[in-house]
Amino acid sequence: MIKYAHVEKWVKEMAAMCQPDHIHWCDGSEAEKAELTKQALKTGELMELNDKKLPGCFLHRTALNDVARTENLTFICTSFQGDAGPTNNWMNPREAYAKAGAIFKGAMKGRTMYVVPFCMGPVGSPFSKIGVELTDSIYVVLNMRIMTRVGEEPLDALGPNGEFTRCLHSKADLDINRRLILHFPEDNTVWSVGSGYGGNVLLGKKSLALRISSVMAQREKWMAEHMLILGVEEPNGHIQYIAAAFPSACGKTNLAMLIPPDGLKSKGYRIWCVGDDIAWMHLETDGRLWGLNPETGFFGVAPGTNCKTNPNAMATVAHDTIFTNVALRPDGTVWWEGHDDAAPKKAIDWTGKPWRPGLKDSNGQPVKAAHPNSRFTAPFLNCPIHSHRHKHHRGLPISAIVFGGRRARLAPLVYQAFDWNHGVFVGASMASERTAAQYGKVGEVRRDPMAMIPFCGYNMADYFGHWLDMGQRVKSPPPIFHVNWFRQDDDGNYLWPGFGENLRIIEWILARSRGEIGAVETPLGLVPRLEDLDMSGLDVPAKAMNELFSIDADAWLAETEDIAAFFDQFGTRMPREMHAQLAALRKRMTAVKEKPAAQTRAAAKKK
Ligand code: OXD
Ligand code: MN
Repeated sequence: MIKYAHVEKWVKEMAAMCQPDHIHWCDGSEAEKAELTKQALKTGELMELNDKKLPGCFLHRTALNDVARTENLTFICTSFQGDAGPTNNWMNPREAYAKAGAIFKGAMKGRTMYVVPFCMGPVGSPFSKIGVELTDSIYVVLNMRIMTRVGEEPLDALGPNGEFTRCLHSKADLDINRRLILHFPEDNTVWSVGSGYGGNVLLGKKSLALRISSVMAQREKWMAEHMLILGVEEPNGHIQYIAAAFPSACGKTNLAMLIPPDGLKSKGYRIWCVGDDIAWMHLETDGRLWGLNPETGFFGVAPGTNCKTNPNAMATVAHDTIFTNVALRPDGTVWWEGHDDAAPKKAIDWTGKPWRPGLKDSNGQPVKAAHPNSRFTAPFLNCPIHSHRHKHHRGLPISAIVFGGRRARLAPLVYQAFDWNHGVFVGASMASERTAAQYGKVGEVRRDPMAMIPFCGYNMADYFGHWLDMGQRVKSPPPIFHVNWFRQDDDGNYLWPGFGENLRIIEWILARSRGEIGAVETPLGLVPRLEDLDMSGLDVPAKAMNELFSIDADAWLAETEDIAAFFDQFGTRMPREMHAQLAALRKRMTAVKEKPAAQTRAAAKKK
């Protein structure tokens, strides 16, 4: 392993501050993995599971107050507050380094500092980014080995003057009052202290691949997005790829690993999972947008995952997986709420306490066996439908971009934006209703443009501007769509079955991207002619289908008020085009309201 001088100098500086007893440079070898695993079992960072039933799998429990990304303690540290924008927490870099530096000081005494060189994207690809994470957590090292390409190869690829993201992490004392997740896009640096939870500490993922990379992408004219990538192969071998952004709790991992429904099986589609969380997209010489998944693993939510919702995920986590905060069964296997198996008669819950079904806490509330945000970290190659093209250095051509949200009433099952700029507006006005699994009031709408609100490393007004600019640069931009799998009737029943059946909508999206079929123009965008949706083997009553595509102009006009309030916080920095798109939506909805016939006329006009 080549220890380049500029890397070594930085490691020494950080070690002088954190004062570890030892420094270990990770080479990424199997022998190293075995040794680290042995140590983690000794310290209790990992617990052994039943090696026959779950070969190569381990269990980790976090501290009780360290179970999710802490957005309130996550900061973008830029010289000017305006560069972070109103949707990010901001701290002056000098203050941020001083504040975190005081916590890092001596934090690794008695511990080893692991130097983890890693590469997001295939090593050697012109679109990959190299980082080095310094950490005092073996759990972090072992998770990074699953989620990224770790060790000698990325370090050697760096070269003597190579630019890399400087990632520093210490668990310190896991005190929530001394926890900070700091991003310094101007210095290509991330400092995370006081947490051991994945999203806060696996710094290649949300920190490098989204927050820091979004800034680089704006500068270098590419896109770092919170999107899955999915390939749909026809029997003739032609594969089309879609990139899709959804806020948390909208089934992103399930969609990324979709299994065709019985009714469409005869069409012989094969689905390929390219990624479930992050897409880096760039312009290619063919004038199209190409995307790659910079990760090599899945860091997915366990509860609710089962053989009905996501059989591929269940196969993925059957071996060589690290489980975090799930329940432990007496036979050394794991369980979570929404697992295929019935609740075990007894288990150890995620906090390490005995658990049995029906257990209540001191307030009479049911005690969960697994934490609602309990996770699995599993290798990408474990997924039975992983794309063999995942390693392509230039990524894969993207045929469609899909935005989605969870809206019980408002948004139709699917609609297509009129053009790229309208699509950017659709992404920028994305919103989702909170579920019980999220902090906040259930049902409350959270605006989450492009599902990037927690992950955009700069002012989102500039980010929307960057999206608009990319539309100018791409000769053949992919069409943009919006989906809502979660529409409900008045009794709160879901109108659409979701899961594998969503392929019927993706089929329509891809046919539209190929320009093969028409659509119905509405004030919101282009929706399918019902006869163009293949509903073989699926019985959704006509009434429900109509409701799934109904557009309530009053509700949409109310929504435009909410969007306007959201946009207004960006002041004059917001691109004028976004306000123009909002005004155009208002005008179209008002026209429909004043002259309901207009909707019918519009509906008659096939595009
Ligand atoms: C994630 C998230 O963990 O988006 O992927 O919160
Ligand atoms: Mn995510």
